[in-house]
Amino acid sequence: MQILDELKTVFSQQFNAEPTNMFFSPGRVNLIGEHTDYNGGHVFPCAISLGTYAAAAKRDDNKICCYSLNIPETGVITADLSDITNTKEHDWANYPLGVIKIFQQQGYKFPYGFNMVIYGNLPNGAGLSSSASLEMLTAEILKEFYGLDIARLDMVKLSQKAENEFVGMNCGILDQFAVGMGKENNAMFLDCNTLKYRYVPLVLDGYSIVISNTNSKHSLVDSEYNMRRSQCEQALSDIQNVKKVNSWGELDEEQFNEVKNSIKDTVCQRRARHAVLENQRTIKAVAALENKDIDLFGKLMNESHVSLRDDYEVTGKELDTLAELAWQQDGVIGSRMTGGGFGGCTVSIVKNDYIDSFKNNIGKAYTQKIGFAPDFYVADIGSGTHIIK
Ligand code: GAF
Repeated sequence: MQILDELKTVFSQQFNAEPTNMFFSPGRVNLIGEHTDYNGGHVFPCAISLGTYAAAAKRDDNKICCYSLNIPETGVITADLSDITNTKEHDWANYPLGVIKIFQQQGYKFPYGFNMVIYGNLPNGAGLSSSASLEMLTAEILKEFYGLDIARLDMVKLSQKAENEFVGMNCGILDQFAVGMGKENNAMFLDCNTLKYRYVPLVLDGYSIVISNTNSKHSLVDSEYNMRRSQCEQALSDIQNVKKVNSWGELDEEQFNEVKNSIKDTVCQRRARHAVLENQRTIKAVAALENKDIDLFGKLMNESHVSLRDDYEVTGKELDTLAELAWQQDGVIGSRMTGGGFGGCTVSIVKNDYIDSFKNNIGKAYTQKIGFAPDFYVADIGSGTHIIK
């Protein structure tokens, strides 16, 4: 494979040695269940075949040395295992370093360091979880190089902890879970409250999952994200005097309507309504898929987008344009934003015979309205983070 050869060559150039192991960690696309993970609801993501590759080898000393083919201008970024801190100089390497630090805090001992060269083919900043991909990649390297006896779900939780505590992004578990636990041709139905999950085969006879990238980058995404999270927490604390619940995922629509007037702020009320209804939609959507009712699945996807647009307000002009254009196309079953929102991607289910017209029509209309072109990827549902044998 060309990427692996390239990684091996660059590894030798940078470190004067051959890599001993190659690793892969996917990105993810969430089919439905957005901003429900940290609200104790359900999500329904799958891992995709685009992701992050690494060539790596142990070192004799205490150093972690990281090089990225995507960002060669940062050169080799080096840190000492005895003193891992989040600094500006560590740039993108704060993601792998954060995972190492969090593992250390859990008591894992790393008596020597390693070199790694990475290459990612996920579009940058597109909301397909390039950060979680890199975090789980690092967790896999740690497991392999230090012979760690650690369950995959614990690797997922520690990678999320690294993102929360080392990077400072208050994300839920969706991304690291999808990346780490992915299975070829399956989506994962996860209850983020209990962490119970099951795989659901994606038998999309005659349909494909098409990811459309707005190609728009937004600043303030992390602060807006953290704000949504605290608005939901505020709303939850407002209702405690009328109903004791631990998360919005515990309520259905009727139960929400009974307590909603206790939420003082109307914005917080809308945020909570999204959290409750999106969770209910996700449960219904998975049942629809299992009953082979793809049209209902698509309808619920569309409703999810509207709720993220109107109640949660995390879409924006580019995502709305892509979704609304998709809804007008022949052969489209459903379309919605996926991931955190603001910029990033939509996910659509499209009849195979209509994929070309989907790309052409939406590509033209979006470019005319927004001023730059979107990109399209037909998603291949791949497996989770693994060592390449
Ligand atoms: C981002 C976060 F990282 C996830 O935890 C999740 O909340 C998602 O936004 C929204 O569903 O990807």
